[in-house]
Formats: sequence, C-alpha cells, structure tokens
Amino acid sequence: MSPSRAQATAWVIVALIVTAAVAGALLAHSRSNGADKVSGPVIQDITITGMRFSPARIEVDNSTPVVLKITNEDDRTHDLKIGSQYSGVISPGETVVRDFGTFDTSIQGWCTMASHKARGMVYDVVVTN
Ligand SMILES: [Cu+2]
Repeated sequence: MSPSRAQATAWVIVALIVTAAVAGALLAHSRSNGADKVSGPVIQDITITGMRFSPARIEVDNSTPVVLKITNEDDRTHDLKIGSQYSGVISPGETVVRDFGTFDTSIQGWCTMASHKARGMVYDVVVTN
C-alpha cells in the first residue's frame, strides 16, 4: 500500500468512527426522555378548501400531542373544534398553528360554523393504542 493510499484509508476509518459516535449520541439523546421510542408532537399541515379539511384525519398514539398547522384557503371563515380544544377562528388566507394536546381515545372534530359540519367539515383523530 502506498503512503497516500494508506493515508486515505486512515481518513475513511476516522470518518466511520466519527459517524458512529454521532449516531450513538443521537440515539442516546432520543432515549434520554425515558422512553425507548422517540416521542414528540406530531405536526400535520392541513389545508381548508371548499368545506373540507385536507387531510381530514390523523393517526397518533395516546402520548403524542397533536399539533395542527391549519391554512384556510377558502373564501369563508372556518375553525376546528376537537373535544374541548379549539383552533380559534381562522379567517380566509390565514394560517394558525395550534397544539390540541393528547387524546386517550379516537375522536371526531369539526368546524363549528353554521352547517359546516353537516356539509362535511369533519376531522378525525384516530388513536392507535
Ligand atoms: Cu367551516
């Protein structure tokens, strides 16, 4: 092996060691909250157009906060109520980010504006455990 090739090989080994150390540190960090799995808020982008939430459902476990970023692209005012949690009024063109918290069981939310629920403005939180 030539000196330059040996040097290149040495650098590859150093790079592999650094990569492994970083990966190990990240793994240790993700477990430092006491759980084996990584858990944090699930952020979903929702768009409102034509009396619909899109997407109109989310699947989460009961320890994961549901954070929704809702953009109203419709020309009417809308909102979203899920259980006791409320988005607040969302004006046309407005984007809001709301933490709806965790849910113990599956639940359906809806837009509280008059007749919007009946016209299809529902949103399902599906709890997977
Ligand atoms: Cu609505």
